[in-house]
Amino acid sequence: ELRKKAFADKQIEETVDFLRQQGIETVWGIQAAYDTSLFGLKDRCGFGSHGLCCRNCNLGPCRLDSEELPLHTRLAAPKVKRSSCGKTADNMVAGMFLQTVLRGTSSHLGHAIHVAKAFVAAAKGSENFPIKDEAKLYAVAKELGINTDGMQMLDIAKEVGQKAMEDLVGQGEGPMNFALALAPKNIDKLAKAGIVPQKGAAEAIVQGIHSTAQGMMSSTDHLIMSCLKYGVIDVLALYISTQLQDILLGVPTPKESSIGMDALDKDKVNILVHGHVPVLSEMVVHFANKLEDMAKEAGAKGINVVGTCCTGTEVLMRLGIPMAGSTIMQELVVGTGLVDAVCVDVQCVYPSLSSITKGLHTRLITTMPELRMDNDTYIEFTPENAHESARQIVEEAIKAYKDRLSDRVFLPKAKGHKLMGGFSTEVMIDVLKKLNAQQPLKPLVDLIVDGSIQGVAVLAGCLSSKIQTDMSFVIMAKELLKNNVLVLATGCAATACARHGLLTGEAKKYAGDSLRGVLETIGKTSGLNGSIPPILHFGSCVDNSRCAVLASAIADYLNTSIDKLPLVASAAEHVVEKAAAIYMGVMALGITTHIGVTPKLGGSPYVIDMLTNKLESITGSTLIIEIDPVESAKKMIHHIQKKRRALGI
Ligand code: BF8
Repeated sequence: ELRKKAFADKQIEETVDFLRQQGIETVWGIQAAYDTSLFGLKDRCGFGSHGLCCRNCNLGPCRLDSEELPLHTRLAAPKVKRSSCGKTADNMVAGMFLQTVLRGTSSHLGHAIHVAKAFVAAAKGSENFPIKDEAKLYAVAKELGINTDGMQMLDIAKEVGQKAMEDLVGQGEGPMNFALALAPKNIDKLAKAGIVPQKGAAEAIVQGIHSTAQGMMSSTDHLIMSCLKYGVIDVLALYISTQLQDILLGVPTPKESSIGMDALDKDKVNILVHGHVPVLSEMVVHFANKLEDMAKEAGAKGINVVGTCCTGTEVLMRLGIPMAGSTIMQELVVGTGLVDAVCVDVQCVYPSLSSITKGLHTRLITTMPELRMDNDTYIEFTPENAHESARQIVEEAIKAYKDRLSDRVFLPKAKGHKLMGGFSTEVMIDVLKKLNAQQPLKPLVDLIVDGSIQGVAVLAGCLSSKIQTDMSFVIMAKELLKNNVLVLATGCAATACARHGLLTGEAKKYAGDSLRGVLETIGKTSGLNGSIPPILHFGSCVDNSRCAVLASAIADYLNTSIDKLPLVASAAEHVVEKAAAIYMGVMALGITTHIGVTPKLGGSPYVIDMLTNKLESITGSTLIIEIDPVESAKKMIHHIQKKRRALGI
């Protein structure tokens, strides 16, 4: 039953079976255990699932009775509808949701700060971080209003770095510099709602966490508005990260690569880069190339770096490094026994890697102080010691290779998939310039106006073991494409589509006639041999900002705001707090967003009504909550059609 429910990917199915024989349960097995609890009653704790459990202070934990709870949960409910301190269900659901959003926003802020520190070092001329993309530096400086006439490259970088630092950790007043650069036309709207992100986002996070402490903010409306406010800060943190990463490492360009566990090579030292911050993973790739001879001396045929998670996506987009799997497959990839070192930076790293690596030769290398794990080898990565630590990581992997247990290795028989990644707004504009050098967005907008492209959908966010993993995105993508909706994908959503063969030119067969024609024309124009994939891989989760940049550019071209565009997003299988922060931010920018797997909001019909209905009068967008993928696609298409009608097209 577990298999039928969970696995649409053969590699996952085979490897879960193997690991179970080894006595290792993975995220799917644990999920199944939660699904069949006492007396066959399914589901996790009903209070928690509905957002009706609060353990913030020591009067609690408190759980509230509600008509929204399943009957078996209600039987165990205390007969009160308020917490000890007096929170109503609406207050509690909204407050718990704000905590989720805040953790998400602080994650992306943490990422941005790591990158900004490396950037500041680069601007000082650090040998560790030479600036690779001068054109992007000039473009970002221009957007930030920096007059670059007669300035040296590093001086421009210093100013850009300073503006980023002001936004992230500064104490200055006024809107964040990068907010004005990203969505100038939408600032008025955000200002009216009182949610323009101000410089010094780190201090805002402190205020936010403070507001969720016992005896602090309890107004349901204000709690939800705070979610929007921190969502916008989150999107700005993504945007800052992407812009600085592009300057440091280069804007990605389309390239072919692959995804699948067969990216691991039995004859080589395998290093798995895992996490989110690409300044580390790029450097690991660099030293892996340098230390090939050392690996050969250890008896291997060389060094093979593969990725998972968003940092895997980053090195795929820029260097073509293959991915061994999606984030949800991390236990499986490490459990093969073929990974000599798993090198993690921050976020989405399952604690179970500690126990899995304990029984293997695999080194679990942590690199940042905010993510330490049981049984880890800690090699701290800082802008100052970047070269030494990346070298040490690779050397550690080579040492580990010698200890590999050759009779405890496994690779599934099923093969992985080819994919094309590396799309971005810059790439799209470059291609469109070949069609109209003066107004590159015109050909794209014309295709939307004449209906060849009905609208644009962004598939984003995590994959879940609570449902049949991958399939929300795969089914939705096929429905959207059939209806001539151009699909962009990021993060784990993109990796799911890739593992089901949708990120190749051949997958154009899923597109409706008019969209297929567009894909073929763009393929030809961009000099590719055939069609571009029907789903454009726009990068990691922080690269969701690339989609926002594209939306903002189209809105600017049409002299309108983002919420008027036939544009929709989905985080159907959202798992991590960051996903909630992103979808609240994206909604605040005016993009209606769909989520599938039930969020912990069900205990408050009032909060759900705010998000799915009332918010429209403030942001021009709403949240769509729908678990069935076909229905979800229909609702997304319905939204696109509504926006088309409003535009008179
Ligand atoms: O930031 S989609 S599981 S990998 S949170 Fe994590 Fe979710 Fe994957 Fe990257 Ni995004």
